[in-house]
Amino acid sequence: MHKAPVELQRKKNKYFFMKTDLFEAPDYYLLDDLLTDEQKLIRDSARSWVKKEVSPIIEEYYEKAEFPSQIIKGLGEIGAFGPYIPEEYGGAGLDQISYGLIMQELERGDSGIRSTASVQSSLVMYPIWKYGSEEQKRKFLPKLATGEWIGCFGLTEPDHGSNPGGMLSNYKDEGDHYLLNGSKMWISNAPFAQVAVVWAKNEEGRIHGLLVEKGMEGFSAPEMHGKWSLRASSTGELIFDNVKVPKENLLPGRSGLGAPLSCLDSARYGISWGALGAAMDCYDSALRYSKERIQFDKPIGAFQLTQKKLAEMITEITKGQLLAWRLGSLKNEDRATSAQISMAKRNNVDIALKIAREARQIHGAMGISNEYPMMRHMMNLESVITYEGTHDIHLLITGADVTGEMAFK
Ligand code: TGC
Ligand code: FAD
Repeated sequence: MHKAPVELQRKKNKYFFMKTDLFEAPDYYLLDDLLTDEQKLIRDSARSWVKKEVSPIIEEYYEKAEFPSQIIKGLGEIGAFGPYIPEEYGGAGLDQISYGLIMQELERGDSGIRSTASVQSSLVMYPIWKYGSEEQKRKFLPKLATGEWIGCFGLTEPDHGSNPGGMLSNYKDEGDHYLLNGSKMWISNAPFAQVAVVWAKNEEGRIHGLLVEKGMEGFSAPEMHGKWSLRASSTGELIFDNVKVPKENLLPGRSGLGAPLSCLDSARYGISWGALGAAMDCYDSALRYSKERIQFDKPIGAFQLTQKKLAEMITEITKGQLLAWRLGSLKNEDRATSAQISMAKRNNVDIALKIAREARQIHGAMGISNEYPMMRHMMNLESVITYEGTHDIHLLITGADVTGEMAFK
């Protein structure tokens, strides 16, 4: 009989499964040879940290629909907050491939954990570093790098998701401050963030970024409930009711829709690696199960249809790894285009979702249990394929890039 890698624990009259994390990363094309010793060291320490700090608790927090806030300090310590932000501002000063590898390992644990790190790094620290004043960088970045402060990124509104340029959030110049009104929805980390990077229009209709801090009068961030996806991540609204934002909290370096979209480039790049982590976890579990589970007197991995599934999975993972690595190399040389990033995000999330579904099938009924990670990854990836630009929006970005014809509107 197949023995699941779990110990049953009795806790507050409920049973939770303590998983033994047996993950071994697939590397079919020997891609480790393309990594530097430093990149491998960073990847391996993130992997060990996830095995120790995330895997044993993630199912419990997923079930409770709660972000495990006790891991924030550790995320800061492994350099997951602002990996590529210069050390003088508290970041780890790493290259883009190292950033990608950290996202891969975190999402191997859970997409919600990677979400928290990619929002903090690419959607909060990145705009402050790129477009902030020196005072803003010194005030916010070191605290965000350690996790003492958590940030969130408010672009999406109830009526403006794929079309953020239509946003209604706005601010007026009131002499010694700005007066901000409007709302944002589906904002990762919002309920417990100390600072929100908020995109809103000025009186001329031009989009700017404002740093809205917890405690400012008229600002609230209620949690959104009822998610069947990304349950170990906290998602909320941002409500601005005549919030007085000090003038020094405007990001001075860039305005227009291109400013938030450039942050998305960085986060989408991280997701292209992250999704591979989820895919690798599902594949690893399916491969192990297929060797252990006996039906008709044979391991199910000996049947041709199981092998077809596994062969397709490892092929897609390998192609995705090559895409992410090449994109990381282009990013290190500052040559990656937004459209190239978009393609990698779309492709790698899409294959990860398909792999999660196929891996679940290989586990039969066990595949729907929280003893195995596939259902959790699969449900998470339904968010990942939607946020940071839906799959179809990314198809249209590639379509526009190759034809020169914009089909969005
Ligand atoms: P469009 O006219 O194409 O462009 C407006 C201006 O932006 C420039 N631009 C970019 N700049 C930098 N990076 C990019 N990727 C850029 N894409 C466009 C463009 O050149 C133009 O500049 P300028 O100077 O000429 O004004 O804009 P559009 O209104 O037609 O929209 C284009 C579209 C649909 C591709 C874009 O709006 C889009 O990407 N929509 C998807 C929205 C989205 O991704 N939202 C994500 C919200 S944040 C999130 O989901 C976080 S989840 C995090 C987590 O938990 O992990
Ligand atoms: P819509 O834009 O209403 O799209 C609905 C459908 O219509 C989609 O299938 C879409 O592809 C399609 N569609 C739309 N326009 C077109 C078109 N022109 N052509 C063809 N098809 C089209 N946002 C933030 O700002 N910050 C965050 O931190 C954040 N975190 C999130 C966390 C979670 C868990 C989730 C689920 C979302 C989060 N988002 C966040 C919001 C996310 O970015 C949006 O959900 C996403 O951009 C899509 O917007 P929408 O949900 O309004 O869908």
